[in-house]
Amino acid sequence: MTASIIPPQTSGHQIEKEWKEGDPFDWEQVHDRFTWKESGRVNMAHECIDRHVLEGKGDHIALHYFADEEEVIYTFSELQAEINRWGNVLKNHGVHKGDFVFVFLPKHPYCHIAMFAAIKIGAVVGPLFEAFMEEAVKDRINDCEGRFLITDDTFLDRVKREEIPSLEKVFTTNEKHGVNISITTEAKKNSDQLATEWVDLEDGLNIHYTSGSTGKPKGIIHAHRNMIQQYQTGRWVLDLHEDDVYWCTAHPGWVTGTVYGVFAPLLNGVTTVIHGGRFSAEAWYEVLEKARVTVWYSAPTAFRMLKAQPDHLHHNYDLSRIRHILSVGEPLNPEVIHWAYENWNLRIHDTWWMTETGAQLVANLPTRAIKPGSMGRPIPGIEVAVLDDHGHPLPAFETGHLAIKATWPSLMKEVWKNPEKFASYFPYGKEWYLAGDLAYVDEDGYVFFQGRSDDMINSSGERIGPFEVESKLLEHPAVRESGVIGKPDEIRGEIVKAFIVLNDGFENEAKLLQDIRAFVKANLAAHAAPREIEVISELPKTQISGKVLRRKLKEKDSVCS
Ligand code: 6R9
Repeated sequence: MTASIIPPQTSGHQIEKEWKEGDPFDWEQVHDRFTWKESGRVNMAHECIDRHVLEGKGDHIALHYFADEEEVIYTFSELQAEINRWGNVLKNHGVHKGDFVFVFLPKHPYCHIAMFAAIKIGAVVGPLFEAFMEEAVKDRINDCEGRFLITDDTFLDRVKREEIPSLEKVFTTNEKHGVNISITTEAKKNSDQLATEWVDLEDGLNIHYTSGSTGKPKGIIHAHRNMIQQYQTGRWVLDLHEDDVYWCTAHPGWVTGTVYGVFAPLLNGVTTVIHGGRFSAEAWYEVLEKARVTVWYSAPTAFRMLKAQPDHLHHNYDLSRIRHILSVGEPLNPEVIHWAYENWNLRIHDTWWMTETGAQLVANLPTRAIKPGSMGRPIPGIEVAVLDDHGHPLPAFETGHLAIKATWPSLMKEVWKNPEKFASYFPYGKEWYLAGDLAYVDEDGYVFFQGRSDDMINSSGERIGPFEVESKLLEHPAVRESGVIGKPDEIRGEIVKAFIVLNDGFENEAKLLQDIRAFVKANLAAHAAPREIEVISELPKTQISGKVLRRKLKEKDSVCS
């Protein structure tokens, strides 16, 4: 825990005018915003694209794409026309309402266009992460017997067609000759008019596979009703105003890239920046400057990498347009928040949610004080509790299972062909959804993440959350990154073991490791100080979202010792 609190910085936030702390809030209030309230006709593509054109905002910039030397802009009208052409191609090739259409494309406007073309004709879109290798692609498409795939020529060697028997048609965005359908070529021959397939709020919209820490990936299916919460969190948590330029750094293959990189900003009619290519501190700062980004959503792993750059690299760029920064995916270390506050003069607003929850549930709103180390408080319309192992609520400051009062608009519709898995999120009955995360809540209702249930360390009867130790380690000047696990120990049950990556200029020496251990002991707690510290060159992370893979650290540890 940390005593320092960062007060709200600026004013003029959307939520400030529309809701006061303590006011009642019902998601029903948001329904008025959508045309289906009267018409009964709904489709996410209509709300994200067509309605803005109908409302006279067709010339507003929808997408602004940057990659190396290339820069491409689509207005809402241009985007609509292209989506319609692509949608016609899909229809001509037999895609119908309810079919799965997988999209395996790099970060590029084509990825947005492919997703909306499928959605507009009522299909369920399955975005695949751009760096997936053939196994990952195959497992996902096979699991729901997908018949359609839109991809890029350069990705085709990772699509093993002979091992995906259900796959009937492969559309590519740049193929000139070959067995596949060139969707870009065919689109040019098709009309830019396309009737929307109206669906029900409960109809399937998208599928994302979550790998979890064990087992086969599970297909999480979301419905069109998600738009209620995705629009509202875009407005109140991301604080999107119509003239904002917004950049979410995630690829749509991760749920963050779909919900907050594609749907939420466009539901709010805001210009979305897309950056092709991989992370590099220079390239990212350049995008922020050149695109004049005002609202920026990224992940702790990226913020930590920016913090680790030598010589205050950010001084070389004009970041003055940015007014709101958010983070998701992993615990946001207090050290990173303080660094950003000192160096960028901006708060980083942590947000918490999951693939299964479909939108943010706990967040640091722009109007609330931030307690670094906490991911914030439940957003309006959401109630959380911390439960013990029998499903009973625990008092403040006691760590237990983080639970959400069911239900909320963007909760998953189903786990594909796995009702038992769906039921497993509700072990104590329908009232509480269990996240599988451990947390405690303080006297003001701020939620402090402690770890995944399966990552918790038990050393001599003390429960230790790996995140607190990792954050403390990061405060030491020598430590760039850290991952902490429980290592089996005959006497103590488990001991705390830390893997660290050193900052440039520090040597892996016994004296330094002792010093780091003493630092945690003096500043956190004796029982939390790692008994073992191992220096490694890189932490294992999830491919899609960059979460530290503690499971891999455990495996590594049992192999080495
Ligand atoms: C959106 C997303 C979900 C899991 C979740 C938790 C971790 C997400 C976090 C966070 C600490 C935060 N997580 N946000 N942990 N602080 N702000 O990440 O979805 O990929 O399904 O992961 O990620 O453990 O349960 P997903």
